[in-house]
Order: sequence, then C-alpha cells, then structure tokens
Amino acid sequence: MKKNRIALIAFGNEESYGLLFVGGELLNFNQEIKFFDAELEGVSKTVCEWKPDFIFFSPMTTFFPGAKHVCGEIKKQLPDVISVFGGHHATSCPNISDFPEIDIVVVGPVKGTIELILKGTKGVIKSDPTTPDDLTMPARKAYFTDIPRMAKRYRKIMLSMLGCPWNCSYCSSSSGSVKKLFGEDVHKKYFLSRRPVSHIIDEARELKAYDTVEIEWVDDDMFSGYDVETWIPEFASAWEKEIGLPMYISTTSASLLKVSDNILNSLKNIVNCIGMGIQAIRPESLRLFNRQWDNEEKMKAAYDRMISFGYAVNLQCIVGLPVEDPVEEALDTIMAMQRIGPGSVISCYPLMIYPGTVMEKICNDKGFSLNPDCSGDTNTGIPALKFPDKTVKRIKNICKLATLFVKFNISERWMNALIDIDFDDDTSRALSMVRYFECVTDRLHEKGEKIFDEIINSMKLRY
Ligand code: B12
Repeated sequence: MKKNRIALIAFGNEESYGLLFVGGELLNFNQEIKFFDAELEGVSKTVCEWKPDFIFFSPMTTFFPGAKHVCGEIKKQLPDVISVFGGHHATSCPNISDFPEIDIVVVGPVKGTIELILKGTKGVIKSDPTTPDDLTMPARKAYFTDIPRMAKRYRKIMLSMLGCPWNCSYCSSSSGSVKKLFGEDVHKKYFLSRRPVSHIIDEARELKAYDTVEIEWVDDDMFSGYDVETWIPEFASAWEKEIGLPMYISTTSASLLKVSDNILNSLKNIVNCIGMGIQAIRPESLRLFNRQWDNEEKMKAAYDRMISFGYAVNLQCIVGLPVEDPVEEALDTIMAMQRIGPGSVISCYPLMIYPGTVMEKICNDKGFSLNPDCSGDTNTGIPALKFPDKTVKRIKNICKLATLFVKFNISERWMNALIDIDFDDDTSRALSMVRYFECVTDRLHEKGEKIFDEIINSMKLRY
C-alpha cells in the first residue's frame, strides 16, 4: 500500500480519544501520520504547509462547525486533498457527506474502513464492528509528540467498554441508537463487551510514562456488563500491580446496587471517585429521560453504599428540560441532591440536544426550538433550548452555582434569590474555576491544588 501523508486534526481541550485509535489503525497500514491542534491559531495554514494527502477529522457536534470550516480552508489551498470525517457526529449525521468539502464519512468504528479510504472509496462508509479485541493500540506517542500540551495533562482518558446498556433519551450513544444502526447482536458483542485486560494494561503503561496523575475511566457505566463480576477483579488486580494510577469512574444507582461487595472492595485501592448520574428527580422528568427505572430511594441507597465503602462521590444532574417550569424543575433536582449527597461536590449541566436522539424528537414534538446562543458545550451552562431570557439566565446560574448549593446546603429561598443575579463575564469565569477547583481537590486533595494551577495555565477554559 502506498505511504500517504495523513493529517489528524484534533479539536477541544481534552484528549481526542477516538482519533488516537484512528491514528493507531493508520500506523498499522504503514501510513505517515501527524496530529494537529485545532485549538491553535492558523491550524489550516500549518496543515497545508505539511502537504497531506488526506485530512482526518473526528469532531463531536459542538466542534463540527469549526471542523467543517478548517476543512474548507485546507481544501481551498490543497484542492486534491481528501477529507474524511468520523466519530460521534459523523455517525449520527452521515448526510454531512453532502457538504462539498467533505469527501468521506465513516459511520461506526474505524476498523475495516482504512483499506476502503486508501483505495479511493468516496461517500459514506459504514463499518462492521466485530469485538473490542480489535481495537488497536492508540497512537499516543505520535499525538503527544505533535501536541505536547496534551502529554502534560494530568488526566488521561481510557475505557474498557465502548457502549452503554441504558437508553437515555438525550444521549447520542444510547443503546437504542446503537441497536438501530448496527443491530442487537453487534450492540452486545462489540459495544457491551470489555476489552482484554492485557490491551488495557499495554495502553496504560504507555501513558504512565507521561505526566499522568489520574485516569478518567470513561465507560458509561463501569458496573454494567454481563461479565462484571469476573472482569473487574482481574482488571483491578492487574491495574494495581502494573499501573497504580488512581481513576475516576462512572455508574448508575441500579448497577451500583447490583454489584457485589467483592467488586467494591477490589476497586477501593485504585478508584479515587465515583460519578453517578442523578440526572433528574421528578418521576415525570426521569420518564422524559427514559430513566424511569431510577428513583430517589435507589439513588440514596447507592450513594450511601459508596460512602460506606469509603469512596468520594460526584453526583451529576441535568437541568433546562423541555417542561413548563424548567427553573422549578431544576431546583427540585438540586434539593434532591442535597438530600441524597449532603455536603458532597456535585456537577450540574444544561441539557444538550444531540442530533438523532429521542430527546431531539421530544423537543420538536413539544414545540421547543433550539437556543442559538448555545454552542453544544455543557461547561458554558447555557441551555440548548430556547427559553425566555430570564429562564436562560436562571438555568445558567443554577449550573454555575449548584455545586455551592449542595456543598453548603443553601436553602430554597437563598437559591431563588441567587439565581437572579446578573453575573458579568469575569464572575462567570471565576465561578466555573472554583467549581473545577472543588472537583479536582475533592479527588486529589493537596496534589489537586497544584494541578488546578497547571490546568488553568495550559488550556483555554470554556465557561
Ligand atoms: C470518552 C468520552 C469523552 C472524553 C474524551 C473526549 C474526546 N475528545 O475524545 C471526555 C470525558 C473528555 C468527554 C468530553 C466531552 N464529551 Co464525551 N464521550 C466520551 C464517550 C464516553 C466515549 C467516546 C470514546 O472515546 N470512545 C472510544 C473510541 C475508541 O470510540 P469512538 O469515539 O466512537 O471512535 C471510534 C469511531 O467513532 C471511529 N472514529 C472516530 N473518529 C474518527 C475519525 C475518522 C476520520 C474515522 C475514519 C473514524 C473515526 O473510530 C474510533 C475507533 O473505532 C462517549 C459516549 C460513548 N460511550 O461513546 C461520549 C460522547 C462522545 N461525548 C459527548 C459529548 C457531547 C462530550 C462533550 C462535548 C460534553 C461537554 N462538555 O459539553 C465533551 C467535549 C470535550 C472535548 N473538549 O473534547 C457525546 C457526543 C455527542 C455528539 N453528537 O457530539 C457522547 C456521544 C456522549 C453523549 N452525551 O451522547 N467525552
């Protein structure tokens, strides 16, 4: 196979995890790859100077407009370059192949598509997922050499399971959308199976050599999966022996209440925090999210169980729902979090509407339109739905202040008064910073304070 020059263009402040695997796959085909940091000014010019044959993008929805723009700029200078889009946005919106600047769209995992791309296939290529054993080693060495600020990040991303068993209406990787695209069997065999422990350890050994302090373990629900009781003990013991880095994991009340004491004990030495989605508290809101299997009693029992095993817990929720009273709905959720996890450090995000989700349809059917000021990034606190200006401000303020409300058990009267304040840009930034500080120090204690200073000096925070 001819050796092509392939530029991988990464957007955002976080490791572009999917793109690292794409890089790894390209190396298996003996291609020359180079990663480019789209957060830097003039990225199109830098890419053009390298004269690639292909340009690869993996933007999430929030980065898609930027990626399309950079792609167009490069194609103006290098009309023969072939552009390829893959990842979550491309998978849920394959019709982006209609844009003249986009030559190829990959739907699904990269495995099996590189041959076709290099052979000159154009348009939409849908892959055929097999098992997670076929995930190659991500091209982190090249990525960290080309984008050194990522090598220095204290936190790196890893996962063992690519999909989620739940079918939440707002999530673009829900079991419903994956099954619709690939079928039940593939969902079970590829998206709900675990990677071999040896592959994970090899990947972690590599990133340990960089300035890694903790791992964000991004399995949607760490305690789900048919083999959880056998896989986790094997994984935990290998990780403790060979890697030892602390990790932040996520789960749901239902899975947490199902796992054995043995599992919770076996992870105790390597997990520094467990994140658990509360998402909403009113039964009708949970139904809207297709999470009617959850309720406050289970959430409380799960929280108490995690605390009894000595874990730090980060509860998360979503506000700004398509309901008649979104502000009162949000405050009901916050007050429930005060009851479930009193004094804990929680995270509160605005609902985002991702393309192809059931939530997108629910909002359309209910006559809600999208808020043009929302970029799709939850960290801004700006809701995705177009509410009256005062409601937008209150939802945004709830996102900014919720951590304080729960940690310090602020009363409903004070909350109502505080969410009406008009914060200027500096205050909004300062609030996001202190929230971030609380999260990092809750998990990493004194080390967290030093890391926090490094983070704010090394990246453009979105707030
Ligand atoms: C890991 C993860 C993260 C990590 C890493 C993010 C990153 N930039 O990689 C963290 C925790 C930082 C994160 C943050 C966010 N995330 Co996130 N995240 C995930 C998660 C759990 C797994 C994705 C993943 O890496 N899988 C493993 C890799 C190997 O699989 P993959 O990404 O699908 O990539 C494969 C294929 O798609 C394909 N492929 C991918 N790219 C390309 C490109 C080309 C050219 C080709 C050929 C193929 C190809 O090959 C890969 C290997 O097979 C998913 C949910 C899920 N379970 O899928 C959400 C998800 C991707 N995240 C999502 C979102 C919205 C976000 C945020 C924007 C949230 C926010 N703050 O507002 C931020 C963005 C942060 C940032 N700056 O990048 C959404 C995306 C929805 C959408 N349509 O955009 C998802 C689907 C969850 C959801 N809520 O629906 N996230």
